[in-house]
Amino acid sequence: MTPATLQTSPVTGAASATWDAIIIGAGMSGLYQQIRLRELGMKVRVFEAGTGVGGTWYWNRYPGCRFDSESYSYGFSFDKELLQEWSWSEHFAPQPETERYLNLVADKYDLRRDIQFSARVKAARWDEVDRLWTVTLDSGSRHRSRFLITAIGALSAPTMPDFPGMDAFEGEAYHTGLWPKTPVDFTGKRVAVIGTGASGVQTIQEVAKAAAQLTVFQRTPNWCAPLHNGRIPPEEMAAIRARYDEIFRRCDETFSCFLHTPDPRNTFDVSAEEREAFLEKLYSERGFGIWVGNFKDILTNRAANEEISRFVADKIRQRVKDPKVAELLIPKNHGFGTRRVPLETRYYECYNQPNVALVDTRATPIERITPTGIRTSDAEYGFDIIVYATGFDALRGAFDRIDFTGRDGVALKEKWQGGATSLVGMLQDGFPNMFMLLGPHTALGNIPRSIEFNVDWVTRLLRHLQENSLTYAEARPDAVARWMDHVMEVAQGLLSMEVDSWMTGVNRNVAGRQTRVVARYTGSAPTYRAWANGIADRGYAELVLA
Ligand code: N01
Repeated sequence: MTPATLQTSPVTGAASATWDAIIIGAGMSGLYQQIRLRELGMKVRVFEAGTGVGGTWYWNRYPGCRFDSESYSYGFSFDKELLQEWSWSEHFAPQPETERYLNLVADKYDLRRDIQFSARVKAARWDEVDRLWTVTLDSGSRHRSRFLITAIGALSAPTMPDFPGMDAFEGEAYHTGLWPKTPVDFTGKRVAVIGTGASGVQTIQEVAKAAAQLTVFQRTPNWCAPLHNGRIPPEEMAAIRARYDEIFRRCDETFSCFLHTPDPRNTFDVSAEEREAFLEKLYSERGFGIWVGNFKDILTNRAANEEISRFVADKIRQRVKDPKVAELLIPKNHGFGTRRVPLETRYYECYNQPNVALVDTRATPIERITPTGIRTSDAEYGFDIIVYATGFDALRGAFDRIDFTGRDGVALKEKWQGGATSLVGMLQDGFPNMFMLLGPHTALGNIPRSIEFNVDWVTRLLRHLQENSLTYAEARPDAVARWMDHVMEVAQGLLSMEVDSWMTGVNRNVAGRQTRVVARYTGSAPTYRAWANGIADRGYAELVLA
């Protein structure tokens, strides 16, 4: 599809411009999709709510924010020149570095000229007569395109609790996922952090270094494990550069695109001594190995899961001096790895510091935010700063915040009332020419690897349309049903399905997200890719093309 071949027809109250494709979002997926669509000769417009590129790495500027994936497994793999030019300073790079990296990509490919910043998309409506999407921004301006690509992320819709009195707090208050660009100074301040997920854990470790007093409000402890970050000296970076092909090949082969992959043995295949030694080794190694490189049955076999949970609980007991605090930090309602494991750097040791206190909000719930701090059922605390590390309306939240209307005037929210559906997470019947780069039920894991695959898949489909003079693609309902059967099937037997978390679609701060659902694809990334590639290889028989 070139601009010249794009059919436009005048519409009443015509929109300001017509594009071959509109991309919503200038994070990693939006940027890479923009590059690929330009290669197809498409006229592309990107709308981005922020004032800069980077998505997750633009919005999440909280102190201590960094990768949990090894840096060199996270960057884009498509540009070999860039791989040779760029140096990661740490095994798990901090947010400012990743933001710089994504800005470099935007500069290198001159992407900003087609990105409209401070442009939040409010609605997108399929126009059946013209076969075009009309996208409406918050400002009221309207834009039309043949194709609509959502690059809006899986964890990008921050959610706040609704404690009474929040608006009346007289100090500073921040959500980790909407962090200001100007640095927040914690030195000598009384600080509250509410929430102990991956964002909360990273924030706590950092704030504990500067605050006069840090009080952590924990509702559910998570099983955290050491990150073992470290600097990458130039000679090691040179060695990594020489291994990039091998690194990305490995990511392609593993279950969730990390460098780690499950050990082929089951937990009880080995002697107790051998098991302990293996777990010790994992606990002393970098990254997610202890979660996704562990015995292959820890997330499906209850006894195996109890064994790894016992091991990590003992570590917490060894690291936290006050046994009562240690017990509060050990999860009791879910096993290790059944929720996302936050990786940490001296997180547990923070609780040995005299300036750090832990409040269990299950025992003493937060009753209200007062003008000067927080009141729980048994105490009143004074704070200068409150940090809400309260997470996101994950997976479908970013979709629900835009009014998507598809064929026959059906709203996406209505379509997803009984639960989100999709074909390989990227297409939805009733929503022609709309492609979701990180839609529900796409493979997640080490996300840039999934992004590159999904963008390439969408690009291949668009090239197919272009080469065959087609302008319309929509998933067939029976293909969606078959994919959803597969999604449901692979989730069977996973211990994580018995636990509330964003991974099972639960967010107590959002209406309609109180019960567990199969919210994400839990099969392996290679299986996911085989399924998606099969659709393309069979000539898109699962799609209506016209
Ligand atoms: O969000 P979360 P997150 N009262 O939903 C608590 C990715 N990520 O932003 O568990 C009291 O995990 C809530 O308590 P509970 C990563 O995939 C990656 O931390 O609901 N507490 C929980 O403790 C991650 O999993 C990286 O009982 C309240 C916390 O807030 C995902 O993003 C870094 C509350 C929310 O935790 C989300 O992580 C950061 C209330 N009313 C994030 N409401 C890296 O790669 C909520 N909570 C490193």
